[in-house]
Amino acid sequence: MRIENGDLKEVIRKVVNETAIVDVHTHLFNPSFGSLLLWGIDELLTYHYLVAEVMRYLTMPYERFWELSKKKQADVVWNTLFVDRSPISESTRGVLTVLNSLGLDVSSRNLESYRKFFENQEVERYIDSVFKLANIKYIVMTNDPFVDEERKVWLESYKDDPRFKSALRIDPLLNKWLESYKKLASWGYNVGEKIDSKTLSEIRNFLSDWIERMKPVYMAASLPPTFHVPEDSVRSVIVEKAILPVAQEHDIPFAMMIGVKKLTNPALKLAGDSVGRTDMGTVEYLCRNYPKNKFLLTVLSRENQHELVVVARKFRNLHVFGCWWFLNNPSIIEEMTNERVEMLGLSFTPQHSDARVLDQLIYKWKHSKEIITNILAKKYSQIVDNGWKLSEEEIRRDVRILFGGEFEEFLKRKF
Ligand code: HDL
Ligand code: ZN
Repeated sequence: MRIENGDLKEVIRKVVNETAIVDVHTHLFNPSFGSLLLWGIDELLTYHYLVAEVMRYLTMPYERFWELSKKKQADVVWNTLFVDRSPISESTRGVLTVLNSLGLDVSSRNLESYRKFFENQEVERYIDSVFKLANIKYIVMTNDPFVDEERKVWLESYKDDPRFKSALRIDPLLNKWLESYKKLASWGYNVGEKIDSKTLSEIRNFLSDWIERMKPVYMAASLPPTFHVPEDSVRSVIVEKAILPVAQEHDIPFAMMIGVKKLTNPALKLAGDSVGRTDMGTVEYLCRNYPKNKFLLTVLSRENQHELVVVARKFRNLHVFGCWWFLNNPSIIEEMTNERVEMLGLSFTPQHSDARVLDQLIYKWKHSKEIITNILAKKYSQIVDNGWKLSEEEIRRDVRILFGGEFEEFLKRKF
C-alpha cells in the first residue's frame, strides 16, 4: 500500500511501535541468576545515574548515603529529585515513564503505593509484561566470569532463557591484568604475570572455555580513552594475540566500548565513572589489520561520534551500535542518529538500552523510539518529495533492520 506524505509519520510511529527489538547491550540477567536481576521502584530510584544526580544537592558524606538501606537511599532520591524539585532530567523522567506505562497514578506521587505494586509482582510474570510493554524480542546480557556471584551461576545453576542471550565481558583481563592473572591461575590456567607465549595460549584457552560455556553473541570490553593498539602494553598484546584469534576462531565479534574514565570520583562507586575522547586510529588499525575479525563499536565521547561514523564507512567489518550512557539523552541521540542515517543508511544499530534494572527497558526504549520515529519521518519525507513511492511493508523492513536485523546479519557475515 503506497503511503502519501500526510500519513507518513503515523505509519512510521505504528511500525516502530510494532517492531520487536533486539537490545544488543544490557546489564540484565535471566531469572536463573536470581537477585542479580534488578527490578522494581527502589532499584529504579537508586540507579547510579540518579545517585550522581542526587549527590549534587546533598552535603551528606558519600559513605553515609551508601550505608543507608536500598529503601532509604530510594527515599532520599525520591524526595530530593522528585518531590523537592521537578523530575525533568532524562533519568528522573524515565522513572515516571515506567510508572505511567505500568498504569500507576504518577500524579499521586505516592511512593508507598508504587512500592505496593512492585511487591505484588512475581518476577517471571513481570519479566513477560515488561518485555511485552517494551516490545523486546531478546536482550543481550553482560556476563563477566570474573564476578564471583555470576561465575557460580554459570558453573552450577545456569538455566537458558532464549530472551536473554549472553555476552562474554572481559574488562578485568584487559584492564586489571595484575589481579586477573592470579584469578586465572587459581582457576587452573597456567598463566604468569609475564605475557609470554604460554600465558597467551592459556588466555586463549580461558576465552574458549567461556565461549563454549556461555555461547555468547559477542566478546566485549569497556576500554579507557587511552586504549591504543598496537602499543607496548599488556592490553594491546592480549587483544592482538588472544582476543582477536579466539574471536575469529569462534566467529564472534569483539565489542569495544571505548572512552570510560573509571572512577573519576571513586566515592560515587558505579556512579563515579567519567568520559574522555579517544583516538579512533586504534579502531582503524584493528579493522584494517584484522579484516576477518568482526568488531562491534560504541564510543562514549560525543566528540568522537562524527569520526566514528566516518570510520564505519571505511570498514564493513565494523558495526556501530547505540547512544551509550552519557550519550543516551534526547538531544544527543537525535544528533547521533541523524548523522548515522545520513552516512550509514541502515547499516548500524541506533540504540541499546544499557538497562541495569529490568523496568528501564520500558523507558529507555520508549524515549528512543520517539526520536527514531521523528528522524525516519524526516528522512522518508525527503525521498517522497523527490517522487520516491514508499510502502508500509518497506518501512517495516527498514525498521526491522535498525532494531536488530542488521546486527543479526552482521553476526552471520563471513569476511
Ligand atoms: O561498561 C558498561 O557496560 C557501561 O554501560 C557501564 O556499565 C555503566 O555503568 C552504565 O551502566 N552505563 O549505562
Ligand atoms: Zn553497559
